[in-house]
Amino acid sequence: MPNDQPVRYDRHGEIAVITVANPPVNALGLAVRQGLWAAMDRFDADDARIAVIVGEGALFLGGADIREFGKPPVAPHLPDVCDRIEAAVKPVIAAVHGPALGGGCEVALGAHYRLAVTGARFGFPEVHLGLIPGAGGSQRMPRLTGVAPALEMMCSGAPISAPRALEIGLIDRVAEGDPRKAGIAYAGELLAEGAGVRRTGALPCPTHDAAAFAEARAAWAKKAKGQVAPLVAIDAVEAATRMDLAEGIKEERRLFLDLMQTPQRAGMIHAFFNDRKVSKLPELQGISPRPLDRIGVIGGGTMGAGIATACLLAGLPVTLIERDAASADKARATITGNLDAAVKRGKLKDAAATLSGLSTATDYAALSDVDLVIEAVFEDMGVKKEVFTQLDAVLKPGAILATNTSYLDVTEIAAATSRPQDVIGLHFFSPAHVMKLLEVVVPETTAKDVTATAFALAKRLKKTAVKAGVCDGFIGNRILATYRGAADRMILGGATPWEIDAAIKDFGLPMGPFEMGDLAGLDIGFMTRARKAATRDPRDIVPIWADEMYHKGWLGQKTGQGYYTYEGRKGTPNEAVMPLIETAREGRPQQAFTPEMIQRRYMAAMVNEAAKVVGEGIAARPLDVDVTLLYGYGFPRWRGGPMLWADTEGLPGLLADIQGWAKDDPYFWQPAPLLEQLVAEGRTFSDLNEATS
Ligand code: T1G
Repeated sequence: MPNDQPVRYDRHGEIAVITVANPPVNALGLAVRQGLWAAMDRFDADDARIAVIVGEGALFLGGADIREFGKPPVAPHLPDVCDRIEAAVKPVIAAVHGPALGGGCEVALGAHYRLAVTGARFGFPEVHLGLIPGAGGSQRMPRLTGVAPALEMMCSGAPISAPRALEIGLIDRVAEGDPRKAGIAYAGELLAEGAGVRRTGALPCPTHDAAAFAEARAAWAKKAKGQVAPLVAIDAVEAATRMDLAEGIKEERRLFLDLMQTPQRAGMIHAFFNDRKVSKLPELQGISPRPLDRIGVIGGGTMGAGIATACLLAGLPVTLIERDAASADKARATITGNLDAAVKRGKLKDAAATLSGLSTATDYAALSDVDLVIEAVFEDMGVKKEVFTQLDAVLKPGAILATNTSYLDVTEIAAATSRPQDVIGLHFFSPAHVMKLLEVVVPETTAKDVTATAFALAKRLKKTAVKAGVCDGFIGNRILATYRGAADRMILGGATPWEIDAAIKDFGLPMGPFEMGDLAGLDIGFMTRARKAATRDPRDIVPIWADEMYHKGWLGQKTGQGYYTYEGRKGTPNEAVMPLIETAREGRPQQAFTPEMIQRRYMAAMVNEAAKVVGEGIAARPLDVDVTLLYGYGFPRWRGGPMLWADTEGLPGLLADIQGWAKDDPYFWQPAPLLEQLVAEGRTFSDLNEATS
């Protein structure tokens, strides 16, 4: 086959080698499926005695081509290609390196023998796309491994290593080195043994254990709350216990195609591609980041220690500055605790080795050779300017000065230095070594390669970076303030905190706004309101009951009483809050709120503010808001994000609701100009993503 084909066929003596070469991930798009089918026809027809299928590049096969989803499927379909491989009249080996995911794993299961080289991993990530394996995986895998490992892999979507695959019987051999060479060697052995075809599909149905399926359904309904695909995966595996392969594959296909039509599939694929688009900013194309070999952190409190931990976990040496030795020691202890917890979570092997990358100091001179410093001191503009003045004096030319502020004006901080072009905001979310979101806050004065370096740091830290403009709260906290405000207005209008929390959890967020307040501490909300009091619009409302709660010392979980009373972490509605709420409601019209009404208002407020954030250029595209809410605020991934939710609901209806509510509260429900524009033009937020990508 000519070299530019996505599937090549060549011979190594009696062995046919079938190579899939479809960069970047050897996705099983139409041309690859056609190529595999043709290669199997050729293999059956020629005098090769055995075939080896390998992937070219960094991996075996990355699965079905996700870009084809939502379009009419074109034959040969992947399940038919896997059947075609299995039906070969001579033995076929899959020689796997790197990921064999989804359809990639299914092609390997269609082969008669499976070899993996060290470092290979096998997985069924379809549930992360709102789907299930759709090319025989749910039928063939349990025939090899039994039901339990198949349920775990298909419901969790988590990959397994080559040794684990060998242990459960998914593969036959683990080898070292080049997959083509290892595959050819294995083929030689099999020929010498006179091994013939060995069709997985011909194996007996796996044993049906009703208790195991009931247990899996209960467990995954909880672990994957709100998600449909994991439970459907269980149905598909259960079909394998009572149907022959052909029937089972038909049933799997039926379940798969049903899921293909669901909003959850659309939401999770939207999220999948956004994860990759969010760091692709036109203005950064071709801009190289600056060196990132040594990091400085100023302040060893919760955030500073968390940021230092994140850098150490990424293998970046850190110099942490505190005001005195005792504080530096305390920071070291916090970081040590973070690393020990990472070991307990199985995220780290050797805490001591990782900790050896940390040095602490009390003198800024220790930062003279760092490439990037992240300031994480008290949220006060004066204190921050003092820190940046000192940094400006000691850092080498070209070093980057970053602030972790969560709302202060980064442009103003930059202007306090002689090098505003080297100043940027890196807003981490607590705990900084766990939360994936990083808001990269970019003043107009910041150099492009500084922004590029911030995104490079995020990648090093395995975080998802989103570019934000400078405003109070940037993207996430600004939108949060608004949908929290919608919740407060519903309290004043007759809803209880507990009704709102329940409705928002039913929508799919892990917590409602009042549970979240209790967790974070109600003093934070009080201080934010106090900070904004001087500039508050007189038409705005103040949740005076919340101020009362603060003055009573009801701060939430940390004091055992807030909107809930706590025995340990379990919360019970705190009815003592109601008299405070009733006082605040005096003179206001009251109504009953259904969960749907609560969800609609809460989400409309979120989307309306998000449209303002995009319209003002604080977020570059609607997708940046979706990614922010997914990674920083617990928005359910299976909904894709608030902007996709709005498109799915329909922008005209949302705008009409907002305009209706604006009649009673014109200040809060001021429609976003961008929302009005899109409705007038008949466009959606997704259209805007396309236009700006
Ligand atoms: N289809 C189409 N494009 C894909 C793709 C896929 N399966 N996987 C990755 N890409 C694109 C990605 O968008 C990016 O594009 C580029 O490739 C590099 O990706 C029937 C139905 C394989 C571990 O879910 O996990 O099989 O941004 O940056 O870090 O049962 O990609 O450059 O334009 O992620 O080296 C199941 C998803 C599909 C695997 C490689 N498979 N992909 O990671 O590269 S459903 C998956 C990954 C299925 C069957 C079912 C990773 C990777 P761009 P990347 P990477």
